[in-house]
Amino acid sequence: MKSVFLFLFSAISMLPIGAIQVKAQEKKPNIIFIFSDDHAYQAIGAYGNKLVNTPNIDRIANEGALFENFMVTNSICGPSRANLLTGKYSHKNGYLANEGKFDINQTLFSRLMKQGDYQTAWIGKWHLGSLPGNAFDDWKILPGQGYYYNPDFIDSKNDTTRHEGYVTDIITEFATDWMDNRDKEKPFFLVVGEKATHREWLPAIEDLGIYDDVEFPLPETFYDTYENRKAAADQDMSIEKSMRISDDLKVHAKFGLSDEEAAAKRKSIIQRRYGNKVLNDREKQAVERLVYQGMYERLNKEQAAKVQAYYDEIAKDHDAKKRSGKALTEWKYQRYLKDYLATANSLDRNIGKLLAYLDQHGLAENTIVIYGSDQGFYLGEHGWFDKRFIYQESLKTPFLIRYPKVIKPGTRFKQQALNIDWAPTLLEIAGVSVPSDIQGTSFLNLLKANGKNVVTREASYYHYYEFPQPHHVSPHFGITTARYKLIRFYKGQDTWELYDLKKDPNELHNLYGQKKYEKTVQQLKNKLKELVIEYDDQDAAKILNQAD
Ligand code: SGN
Ligand code: CA
Repeated sequence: MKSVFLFLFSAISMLPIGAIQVKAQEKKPNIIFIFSDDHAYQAIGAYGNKLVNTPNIDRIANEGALFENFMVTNSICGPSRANLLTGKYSHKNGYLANEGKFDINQTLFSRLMKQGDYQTAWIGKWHLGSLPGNAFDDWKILPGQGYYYNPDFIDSKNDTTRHEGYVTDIITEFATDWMDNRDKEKPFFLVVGEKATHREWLPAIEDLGIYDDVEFPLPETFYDTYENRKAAADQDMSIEKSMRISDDLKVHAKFGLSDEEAAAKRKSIIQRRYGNKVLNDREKQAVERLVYQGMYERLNKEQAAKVQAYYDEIAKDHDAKKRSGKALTEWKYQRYLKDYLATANSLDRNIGKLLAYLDQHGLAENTIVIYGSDQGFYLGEHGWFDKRFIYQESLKTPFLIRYPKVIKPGTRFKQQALNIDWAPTLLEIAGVSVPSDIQGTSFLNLLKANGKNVVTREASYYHYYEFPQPHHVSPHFGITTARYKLIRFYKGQDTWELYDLKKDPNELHNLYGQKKYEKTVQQLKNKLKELVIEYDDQDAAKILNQAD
């Protein structure tokens, strides 16, 4: 025995240094998943926008890969997060719309990552109704939608505290603190959940006005008249009609509270909640949180003065010009983009900080960096803001990944992938077996082949539910192939739509019902039925059976 040991020892000590490095490189990769809110791919340089400045997001694409056809399966916030965590469609994980509490006790891939020896954390926006509980080792989340300025955070001890500053900067600080204090013996999986670029698009002070000199071109479909597309006509998310000049564009909005206003609010909250009771410290803190609760009211005096000065100028100009009709709608569009993209700048700046952290700590080589959004967003296409529809801008979401040991810099994937594929992909990377009821498919093979000769799904299934509020988008399901999109709206409106994405990438011409396309429709319906059965979407199956 002794001699065997001796032999092994001398054999190992004779190995060249490279072989020992190979051993070290076999360490499982760390994973940072930066997950923003409502950030449209059209707003990113790497996706072709020449007017925006997103050097750090672009850096992930240049040093890694960009997906051109990464799609969500239900284009809103909570459901998309539930898709990510479960690797399942909404009808299977039970979280169909932004309401109620997501069932945290079901199988979540983050919990399985712990079996792969990963230390896990979620920091930032979560927005699933329930708290993360033991789904992550550590967490610190924004309650609900969270605030841009001086946000409250709930931590894994269930304590809620207000933190002074701008949300994106604070989330980065928490994320780097967590990495500083993590268990350095283990690989880590960290989700950085961003609030930007969600409505009401309130930028950080340093980003106010950064796009004021840019005149954004109107998207080709800005004046869409929605002919032969009833559901598209029926929404409540147009820049012209639904976007609020005061609350969204902050014209005549009031930021912060004067001492008198705060005192009056405090008095009425105490009266209402506690009567004449003497408050303990915890209750006092709860009252203070309520006093400064509004998105705009909670700015402290110093912040309020600067933000107010910026929007006062805009209000002055708006009042003086007295715009109406098209001029007003186009002005709203310009103001919307300027604020939206300014909040996106806080994302890019902070992604830069995270990448620098990895460089400075020698972590870049063995850490996978992923940047994605919970869904896409309309930046004036079809005259809209918001998301929800299966149409391209809200169906597709940005997805970039840097994985130095596997992906060649500058790779672009054309293949379709879905947000339910994240869970199995990350499990495979972590070396954990994928539960059989996960509905997504790992795309690790695609990453490893740098996209060459790998076929992923030929048609992607989608199902959206939330109705009627907010934004009044008819529930629908459908499929997208490389060439076509077939959609069935079934509540609110009861219609089919067909688009030829090659001839009509803007999805303006609904071809459903045209004789010439009967065969195509039949083939697509067959595929749709196949997927509805495969994913066991019984509500959709019922509707399809009625239609026949
Ligand atoms: C809020 C917004 C909506 C938005 C939903 C869902 N209105 O209700 O515009 O669609 O959130 O967004 S707001 O005036 O309160 O901002 S999601 O990203 O969380 O799904
Ligand atoms: Ca969202």
